[in-house]
Amino acid sequence: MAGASGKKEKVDKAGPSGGGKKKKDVKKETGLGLSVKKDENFGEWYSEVCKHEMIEYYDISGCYILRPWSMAIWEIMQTFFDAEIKKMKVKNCYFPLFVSPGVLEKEKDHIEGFAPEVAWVTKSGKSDLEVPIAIRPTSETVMYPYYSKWIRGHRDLPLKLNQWCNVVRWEFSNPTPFIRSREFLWQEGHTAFATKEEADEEVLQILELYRRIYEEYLAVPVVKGMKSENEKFAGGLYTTSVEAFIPNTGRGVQGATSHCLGQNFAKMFEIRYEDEEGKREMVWQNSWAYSTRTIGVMIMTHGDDKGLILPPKVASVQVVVIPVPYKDANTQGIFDACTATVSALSEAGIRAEEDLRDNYSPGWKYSNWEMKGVPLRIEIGPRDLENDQVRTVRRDNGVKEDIPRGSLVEHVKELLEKIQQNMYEVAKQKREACVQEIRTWDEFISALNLKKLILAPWCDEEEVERDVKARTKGETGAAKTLCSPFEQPELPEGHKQRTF
Ligand code: 87F
Repeated sequence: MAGASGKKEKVDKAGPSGGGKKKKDVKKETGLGLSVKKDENFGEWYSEVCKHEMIEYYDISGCYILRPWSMAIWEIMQTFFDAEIKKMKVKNCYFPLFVSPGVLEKEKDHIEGFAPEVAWVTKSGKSDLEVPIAIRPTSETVMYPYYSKWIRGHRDLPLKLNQWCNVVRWEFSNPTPFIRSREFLWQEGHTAFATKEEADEEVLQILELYRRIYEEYLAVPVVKGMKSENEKFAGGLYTTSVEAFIPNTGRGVQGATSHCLGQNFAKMFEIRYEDEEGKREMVWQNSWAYSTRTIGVMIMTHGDDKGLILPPKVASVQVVVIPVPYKDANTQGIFDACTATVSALSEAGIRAEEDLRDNYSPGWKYSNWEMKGVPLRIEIGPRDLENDQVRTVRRDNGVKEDIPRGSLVEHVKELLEKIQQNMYEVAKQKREACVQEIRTWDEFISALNLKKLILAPWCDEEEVERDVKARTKGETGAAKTLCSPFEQPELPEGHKQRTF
């Protein structure tokens, strides 16, 4: 997939009813429908789906515009997560975007592998800066000098800060909207404790919140587990993650990470406190983050050949109401019924919108809102008006139902919950169908070729992981461990298991 494509979509504002044209031509003109199928060309499919109002390509490769349709999803997740971490007494703050080379150097050992991805500002106007300034790829080096200043005694602990911000990592491998972009949005939490026990506990509390974002909000099943020595954050003690799986690519995606940093950074940045006995001790630290990558994983998991499918919990429009006027029918009455339906739903806290545009046909509107992934459509036509009912159509499975207007709100609430649940169940079944437990190297290789999510007995030795990577380099791409799941089937004594 190319980063920036110069292609523009053609949208015919006149709608599809323009007479006499073949269906295919009309599709082209209206910009409706996708030109590729999810199972036929996944990369192209993904890029097309994203372009339907989630993102706009930008003229700098790897950078994307988040349009309101995707930003609203980010904000809903943000509201949930922000409230949850506030319950844990985490406070929000904001540190600068720029990092001085001096402090970045301090973290040299850990940053070594990442150095090529750090972007630098070298000029202001036409003149060279005396000292170039780095743009944060993550904020350990930005924040920790101040942790050292702010933490003096045991009463200053725990220190729990979070920031919602952008970071820049100048990646060179193929950029993909949401999944791999050079600038992205995330939250980064950085906490300091007096004891390792407190840090350990928080790592898992945060990981559970990440699981909930994926499973309860985005309806994407994930595996919680421990990263291998090779795959953990080199600067930390251990890394936990939630891992998603994309059946179409046969690849795992690291969904979010929650690290225990141990005392490594405390040593580097001299973050010490005086305990109750007056002894100087080093703090224990954690850091944790999830990013706009979550949205990409959601799109890949649920989208189909008609476009996006949004889980109701994160959809900025949960219900779209479309009038279906007919020749001499009472058009005004139908329009009024649509407006009344939206009011009733909105009052009940359901995010609903009517589409009363008169320059598009109902059929065009159906496809357009399907493409945008709105979970539930309500159609109101002359017969519905007569029978005091509305017709509902589910985006996830296409099921249609006529419901009395008297019980509209309860029905719609119930339907949205069912859609949310069903989307999760379907995604989970699809993932389960890809999981393969193996015991031998031959089984491993054939499962890898079948794009499976592999559960394998594992020694967790760095040398062995490097060897597996080297031996599997080729068409399917080198295999690496995703995580050692916290929940896993019994194995003969002494064996550990890991997903690949
Ligand atoms: C890229 C360039 C420079 C990842 C980088 O996961 C530095 C880094 O340190 C870097 N890419 N990392 C690791 C980030 C670790 C950690 N930071 C806080 C997180 C959670 C939030």
